[in-house]
Amino acid sequence: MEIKTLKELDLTTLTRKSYGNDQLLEDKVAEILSEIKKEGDLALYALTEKFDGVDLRGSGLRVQKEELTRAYAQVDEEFLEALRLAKENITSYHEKQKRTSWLDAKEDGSVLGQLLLPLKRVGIYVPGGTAAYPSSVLMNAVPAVVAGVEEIVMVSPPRKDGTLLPEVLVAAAEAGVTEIYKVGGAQAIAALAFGTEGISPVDKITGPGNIYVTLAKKQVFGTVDIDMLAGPSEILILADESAKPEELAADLLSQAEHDPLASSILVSPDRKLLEETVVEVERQLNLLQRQEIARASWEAYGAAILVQDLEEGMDLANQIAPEHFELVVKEPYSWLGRVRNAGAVFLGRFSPEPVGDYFAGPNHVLPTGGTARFYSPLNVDTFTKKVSVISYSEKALRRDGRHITHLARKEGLEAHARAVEARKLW
Ligand code: HSO
Ligand code: ZN
Repeated sequence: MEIKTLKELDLTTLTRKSYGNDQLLEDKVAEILSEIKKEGDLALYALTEKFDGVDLRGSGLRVQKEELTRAYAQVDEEFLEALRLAKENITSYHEKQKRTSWLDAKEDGSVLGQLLLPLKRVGIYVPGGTAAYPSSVLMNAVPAVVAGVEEIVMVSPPRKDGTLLPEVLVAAAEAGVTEIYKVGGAQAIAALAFGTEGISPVDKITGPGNIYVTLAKKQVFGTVDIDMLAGPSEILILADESAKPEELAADLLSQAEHDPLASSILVSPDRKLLEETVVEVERQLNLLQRQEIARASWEAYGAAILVQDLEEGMDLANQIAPEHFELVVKEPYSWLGRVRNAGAVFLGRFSPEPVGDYFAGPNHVLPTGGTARFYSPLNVDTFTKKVSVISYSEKALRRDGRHITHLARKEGLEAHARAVEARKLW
């Protein structure tokens, strides 16, 4: 890996701006969606057999009580302890995000306000394979529970033997998921959005998935709401000479091991630090179980970038808008106020990204691919909607009526004006 300066960089490749722009895939996904719409469960079973290699027609798609009991017997105590502590932290962090309805009484006797209401039924997607993360189950379900969502439906593709990972099932039960279905891919998103005989439709779908899942979410948006269009994971570290190469390398690889498309970028004004970290990454790569994935990611989307100073590094970080942004500098707090675009910021060397991935409390479902410019982490608001409240007094209507009728008639809407005048207040 070569150290690059800003001028030598190709940010478009580095930030994978073309992710998801593929008409062929779009068409395939559209076809799957229309199959589910037309044939419901029948198509769900057929596609599960085709893509996941398992026929669930006999046992059904829904996870039964006995499967949950079996899952609890299969997970170890230490996992359960860690999971429960993580859940507590995630819950108390998200409790702080809760907002309340408000009513504002005016002197003229009218009241204006806003109701905050939980969505009734939401779907959370949990990927399969090596990306079946119990931590993501918590990160999706807990904010929904805190928001007061009544029905939380989890979908996840079954393994070849027709089961889900026991740790994922236990995490779902612990988090407060109310229904679980063994179905994945675009077909699962379609089922959640349109409903089938066996799965009632939801109001919103959250959670990351592969490209098919992401494109399916994009296509059902409008029928239901979605959280965001998530791409592969990414980290950007801004470090100064106080940072330690072996720690930086470990942090970079913690993202790289997620996905061959993951991106890990180190930015520093210190050339020596960059060089030593690159050597360290190579050394540590060889020690990883998932080194094939991590190496592919590091080689294609990794970077060590030399900037003139931390200011220039900060500008670059804001331009890239990374999902995870580590500030491993002497005085991280003095830089916090300059952060404009990032999913989550990690300050100082004792806040390596996995602290946030698993445990601290903030959500790990974060905007990727530069979308931190306008998206927020998954949060309690994700599962909440607002309803406006208007209660005018007679006095207020008498005072304002004339302006309302004027505006209505300007828009050519006579009936609007008359609705106000019908109160005969003037
Ligand atoms: N870093 C991932 C989340 C995750 N890490 C789950 C471990 N498990 C995306 O934010
Ligand atoms: Zn992670």
